Amino acid sequence: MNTNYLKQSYILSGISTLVLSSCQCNAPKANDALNIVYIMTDDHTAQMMSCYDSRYVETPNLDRIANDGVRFTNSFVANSISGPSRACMLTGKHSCENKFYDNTTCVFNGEQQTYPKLLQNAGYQTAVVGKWHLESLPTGFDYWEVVPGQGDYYNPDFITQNGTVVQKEGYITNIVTDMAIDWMENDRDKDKPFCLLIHHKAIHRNWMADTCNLALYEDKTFPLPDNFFDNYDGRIAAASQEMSIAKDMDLIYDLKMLQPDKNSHLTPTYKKMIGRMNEEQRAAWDAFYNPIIEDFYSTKPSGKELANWKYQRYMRDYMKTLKSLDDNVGRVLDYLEEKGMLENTLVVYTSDQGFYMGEHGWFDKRFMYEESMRTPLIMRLPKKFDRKGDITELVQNIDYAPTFLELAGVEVPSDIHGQSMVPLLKGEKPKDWRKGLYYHFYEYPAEHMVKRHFGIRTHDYKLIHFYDDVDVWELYDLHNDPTEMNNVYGAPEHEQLTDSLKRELLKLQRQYNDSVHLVRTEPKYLKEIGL
Ligand code: SGN
Ligand code: CA
Repeated sequence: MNTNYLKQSYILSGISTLVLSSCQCNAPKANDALNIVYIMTDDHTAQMMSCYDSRYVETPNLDRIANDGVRFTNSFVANSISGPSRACMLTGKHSCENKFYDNTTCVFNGEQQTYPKLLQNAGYQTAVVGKWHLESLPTGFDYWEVVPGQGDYYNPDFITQNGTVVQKEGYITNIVTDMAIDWMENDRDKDKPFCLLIHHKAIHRNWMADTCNLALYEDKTFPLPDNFFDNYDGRIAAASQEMSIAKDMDLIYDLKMLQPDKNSHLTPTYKKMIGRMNEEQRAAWDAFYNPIIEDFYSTKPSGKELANWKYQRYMRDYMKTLKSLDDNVGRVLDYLEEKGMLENTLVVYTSDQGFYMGEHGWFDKRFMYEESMRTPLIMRLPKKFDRKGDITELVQNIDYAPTFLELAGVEVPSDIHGQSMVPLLKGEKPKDWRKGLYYHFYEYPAEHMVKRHFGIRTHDYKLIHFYDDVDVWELYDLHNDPTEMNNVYGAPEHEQLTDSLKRELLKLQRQYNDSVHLVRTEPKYLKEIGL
């Protein structure tokens, strides 16, 4: 047993602090210590969780977590895209510091400090299963088995710890959950506390549901979001993206309308995906989609009618894929309950970022606008944490690492950017809690063509700077304009507000050492801080 953690002050169920001697016989038994089960999905947005938004879909198992625990109503990411978001979570640091800026050019430096490593050094058993997406292999885990890249929904491959790649039969959300439960039940050292990361591939594009859920939600029709036909007035970067449901969503790859004489650049990828299915899976797939394909090509909707048709299919496929996720989260909760582990386990549910469900006419993420900068965050708290209901403070995915470390009684290194959320979980209202969040997105030029930008979000306002091949600012009044349709940057009545937001932004850039991107277009701010 690693005895490092015996030297740490150990928080028993997060409230009473027990200082342990370095004698091994005083080591906390796994039963007393706090476990962490961290469930992270991909592209699951708060609009599609009934504990956040009741308009679209029921997610009873996710709601169990929120109802029994806490729901963060102002939870955000630092960089709304998979790899970077994961790197922020693991390190507790912004992209400028962990150096994983984008999905396309970066390889995560696994030598750097991460919270699983710190937990492991303190005697925790650590494990990760599912999507990893950091290019280098996981470090700091006693057990890991991850999918290459984005992974596959059907009969997926897994990279194993001994370096081999194995294909597993079945649907990925079930398989990842099986692996997680199997590790908790059979493989871990039950004398140690553990931290298990269950990283789902679902509900990533192209939203391929399990065959048993294909028939669901077909009777549902959804109203288009009010800004579905947004004309992006006053928002140059929003106008030049390539993530529009009407224009960019692929009929074959995204919406499964495969026909022998129809082709798109993504048809080969889609054929590869369905080519992985076994006979039974493929038969169920075809039995479901073939009549829809037939109807679609005989009806041939076009213009706004086609956009609406695509939106309805997108919503339904997303929901069917989500169904497996909700069921499988239920399996994990049931397992923990059956084993009497809920009392000493923190269960966290989040996503690597939010997603657009037709708002502004979009799918995908990347932008600092609300739907994608937000990410769901709900937690079921261990015994003695009586906090229930909503937590409204501004939190960000860089806060997870310090939170888990503090809960485990491990000292939080001072170079971590995030703030421990433990005081919030105890029901405190810290006066010095942050008033503004920093955001920075770098992946451009790239798929979906969202320009590079950084900015600050406070409770009431958002200031964004798009840079690189453009140089534009946007300002939103989030109370009066929650869907961010009206860029008020430059309006004389907002001059003072803009000035103070720029100062705050500059402070954050200095605090996080994102010095290359200081608001250097305006020397007056730099002069004030002596630069
Ligand atoms: C893939 C998708 C994109 C998506 C990125 C990043 N294209 O490249 O639509 O934005 O992943 O997503 S696909 O044709 O391969 O489906 S992320 O969540 O992993 O960052
Ligand atoms: Ca994602």
